[in-house]
Amino acid sequence: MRIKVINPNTTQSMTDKIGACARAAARPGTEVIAVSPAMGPVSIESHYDEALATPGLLAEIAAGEAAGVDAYLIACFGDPGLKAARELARGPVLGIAEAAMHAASFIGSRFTVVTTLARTMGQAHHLAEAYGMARFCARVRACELPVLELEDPRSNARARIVDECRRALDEDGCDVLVLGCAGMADLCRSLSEELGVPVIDGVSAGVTLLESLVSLGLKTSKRGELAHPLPKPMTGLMQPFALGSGAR
Ligand code: 5HY
Repeated sequence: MRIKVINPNTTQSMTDKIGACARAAARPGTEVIAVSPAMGPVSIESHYDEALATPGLLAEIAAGEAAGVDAYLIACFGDPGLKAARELARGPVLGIAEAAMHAASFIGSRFTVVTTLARTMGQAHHLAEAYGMARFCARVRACELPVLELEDPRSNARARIVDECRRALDEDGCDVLVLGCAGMADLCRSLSEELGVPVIDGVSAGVTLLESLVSLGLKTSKRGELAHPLPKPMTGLMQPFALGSGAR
């Protein structure tokens, strides 16, 4: 099976890291295609960034459909464009926040999300609510860490994440930790060993959950809300996003 992992920001080093983590989690025989869109923000840290990352993300889904990809992972903790991507795709589409939160609910009673900037905490709460995971979510915490500091080996990003994780374990009554950024995926295993509790990154959880869905022969339902978008003309910069009139 072919799984396309889309990092909606345009920082190639983070995409390479996400791709390596996804391949490490994938079964033998699963081909992981890790990409960044040709357009969009270098990092996603606001609703504005999410909105402007979404067209590029959807262009990658459309390209995947033309190439016969089996499933897609949106590798950004805000799960930007998830519903629109599901409308476009035949195969299953997951977001890393959705995947990580569900995985956490399978193996613990309460999880804390440790994310980057405080201003993104609202979106994490919103997603926990939307996914029915709010009752498992003890708290959402932020390290006040710009996303791209995760790409800077000189930054003390890991130490700041460890400190926030320790505060969560001391104060939140949680028994599982969820990493709130795709750029933290490479830290997951060593953090879990150091902290002695399950730590979940949505990239690994997402790939393995998608493999299960594809193996079950499950595809995105095209009845009702997630049916293929209706073809219509688009204007200006959006013209290339106009969908053909032919049924798929
Ligand atoms: C992410 N931003 O996973 C989110 C994390 C965040 O560029 N990749 C990003 O802060 O919401």
